[in-house]
Amino acid sequence: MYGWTGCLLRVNLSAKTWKRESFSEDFAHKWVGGRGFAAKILFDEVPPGTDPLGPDNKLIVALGPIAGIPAPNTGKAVVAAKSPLTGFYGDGNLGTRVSEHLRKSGYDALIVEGKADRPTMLYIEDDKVEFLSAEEVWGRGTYATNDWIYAKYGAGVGVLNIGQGGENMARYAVIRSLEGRAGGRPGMGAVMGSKLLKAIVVKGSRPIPQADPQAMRALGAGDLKKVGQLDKQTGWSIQSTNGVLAWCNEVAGLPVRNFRKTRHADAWRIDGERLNDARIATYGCPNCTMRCGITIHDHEGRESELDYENIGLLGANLEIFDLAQVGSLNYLCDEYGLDTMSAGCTLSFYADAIDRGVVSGDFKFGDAERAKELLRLAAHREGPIGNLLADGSLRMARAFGHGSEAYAMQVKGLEVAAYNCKFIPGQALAFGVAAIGAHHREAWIITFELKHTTRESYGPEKAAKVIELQRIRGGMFEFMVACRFPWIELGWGLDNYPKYFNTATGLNWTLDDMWRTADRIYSLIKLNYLREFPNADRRGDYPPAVWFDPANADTDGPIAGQVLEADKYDGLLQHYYDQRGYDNRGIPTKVTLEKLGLSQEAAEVEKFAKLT
Ligand code: PTT
Ligand code: SF4
Repeated sequence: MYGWTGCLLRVNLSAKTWKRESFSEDFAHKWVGGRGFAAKILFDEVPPGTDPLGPDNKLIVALGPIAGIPAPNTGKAVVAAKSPLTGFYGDGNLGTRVSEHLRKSGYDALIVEGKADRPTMLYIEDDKVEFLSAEEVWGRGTYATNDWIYAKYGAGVGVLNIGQGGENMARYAVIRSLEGRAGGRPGMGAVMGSKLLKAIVVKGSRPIPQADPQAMRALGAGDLKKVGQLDKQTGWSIQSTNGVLAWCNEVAGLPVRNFRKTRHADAWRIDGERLNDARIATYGCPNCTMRCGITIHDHEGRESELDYENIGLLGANLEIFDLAQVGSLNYLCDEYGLDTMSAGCTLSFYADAIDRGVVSGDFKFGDAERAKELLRLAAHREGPIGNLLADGSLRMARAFGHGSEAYAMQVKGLEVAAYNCKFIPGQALAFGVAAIGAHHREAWIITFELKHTTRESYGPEKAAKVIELQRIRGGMFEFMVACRFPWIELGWGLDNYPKYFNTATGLNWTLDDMWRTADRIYSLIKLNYLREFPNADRRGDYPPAVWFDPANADTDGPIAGQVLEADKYDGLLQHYYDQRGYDNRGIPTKVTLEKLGLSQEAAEVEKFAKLT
């Protein structure tokens, strides 16, 4: 078998044991890697009802056949576990040197089980696995922890670590990896914290097995150069992801004031141009020429890396239009290891609930200083408010009551990304049916929708586009494991990816093989969801209720008076189910499961819930 190392590393923190396990060619071909490996391992090994923050949950770091190989943007890894935020499969994709080093140590995935008896750092180097004390940095943030690790091992090692948010099991704590990189939005950092695992450090030195290493080297190096040239022509790196902010504001798609408004006159103060003007450095993931991490000095003079999601949700959505202050909130999220997006939405929900008189409190939209203090409270679970904030917007809304769940901006417990869909039906669907809750990673249909269809359409073409994007974004890029930005931002052809895959593995896959694999993984994640929530129904695939509320319509601008219509949304959802071969609850039918080779998994699920 080429392209895969053929091995997983299984580590048990309770027993301080580890073993190298081989996997079969069938397993590799069926699940490929990354999200595919993670979804299958968690389905098989973490039974329904497992406490996500207990020792029986497992943390997976999974790579794919092109991860870590020099070729466009392959320095990424998937981190996954049962999510403490959503209660079912959760994952994230982050830039890290771990992808290269873990594969060079001879593993395509790491499975972490059990719970350490003291703060621990896992050190992996080729055939060596060590359980080292991390007591010295327990209680410290991710920057200090990273420095501590680099001082010991040098800056070239692969690192995954957590801050106070993860240690204290804030449900949206992320894992940090490199300067400016973070991932695992649905609480993968909290799962690490629950295991008293402060950091994972990896250093590998062996070649990654490939069918034709020479051809792969030539192809990868040549294409890295071509992608770099494309970047120069398109100017993507000038504003990077934040180029989208001005556009969202113009088309009434920006989240402002807990998504109550869609535009703001001061939005330009935090847009991509201002970010580029304030730039002090640029960072990137390994094997990337597109380097999209722009850093600025924050309000306190620290270096903070800002992407659109961070600015949209910690800036516009909190009505903080001062880039340096947004930088400070972002810095604190990075330091504490909290997801900027869920943190932003949870803070905006809290400000909204106070504003509507549902609870009393001293936090107002626009108050950056208080927002900083609230992030500290959340990361440390300090006091009743810190504790509530650490649980995310849905649990907070349930605690507040008075119908506030309607404006908790989340789907299945995961807070929505920075696109205000009060009148963007296709993107609202994309959030509703995203595999892990409201992540834009799965299907970012918004530009297609606003540029190529009518905004008000709820037609089947939008459901088809969501599926197409899910197969590419939530599928292929997540199981091959590479960054999707060359394709999205520079138009780097999708057909390049089967080329990389085939050169690495010696197989002869087409894009259709990729889509079939993607559909299999999506269906398995759905089965995981149903097994955890046997009474699940289509309401779980609805976006936040406030987007359907006429009282929430804009009073002026391009979408004045417009909101989503519930019966039409339901029709759009049905188009999606029909095209996917799902039943009326949004669960794959037995016929669909059989076609995708999931009969065995279906039988397993039927012990807990009914399939149709
Ligand atoms: C991703 C999510 C995103 S998506 C952003 S900004 W984005 C936020 N970044 C955070 C951050 O930073 N610090 C922090 N404490 N929390 C943060 N939470 C948010 O996390 C990310 C880039 C970006 S920048 C995007 S869109 C693309 N995402 C990819 C993806 O999901 N898959 C893939 N194959 N390629 C991708 N390429 C791009 O990667 P999550 P990263 Mg992150 C400071 O992981 O959980 O998926 O959440 O990964 O290495 O930081 O790169 O406008
Ligand atoms: Fe990382 Fe950005 Fe490069 Fe993607 S484009 S690999 S997120 S630096």
